[in-house]
Amino acid sequence: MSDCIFCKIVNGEISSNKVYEDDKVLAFEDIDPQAPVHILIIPKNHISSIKDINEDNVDIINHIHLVIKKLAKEKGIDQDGFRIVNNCGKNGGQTVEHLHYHLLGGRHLMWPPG
Ligand code: DGP
Repeated sequence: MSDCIFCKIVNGEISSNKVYEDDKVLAFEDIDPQAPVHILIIPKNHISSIKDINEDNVDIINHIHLVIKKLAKEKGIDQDGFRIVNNCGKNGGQTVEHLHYHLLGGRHLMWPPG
């Protein structure tokens, strides 16, 4: 999508600190980190939110979770634990309408969220 910030990051129009990339997904550091480790994992193809996941594209969710597991290990947060967040829609706090998972770790995270 031409006006999507994360599509622009995927195609290099906007720079980012990439931490992982393959043919299906990109992972990069969040511009406003909420924890010592705060990485966004996104599908390269534009999917607006989890509401647009269906039988045809659900495999990307499996793949994203495998990437998250790998990154958590690489960043050294797998032993103490981490959090994966997917915000969906207005009440969910989604501000960028391109499916993304937050990987947060490196400190004790509070619950419940605000
Ligand atoms: P959410 O609120 O779940 O839609 O999270 C969107 C996240 O995206 C938010 O934590 C800030 C991050 N973000 C927004 N614009 C940019 C950008 O241009 N670069 C990077 N690296 N992160 C961004």
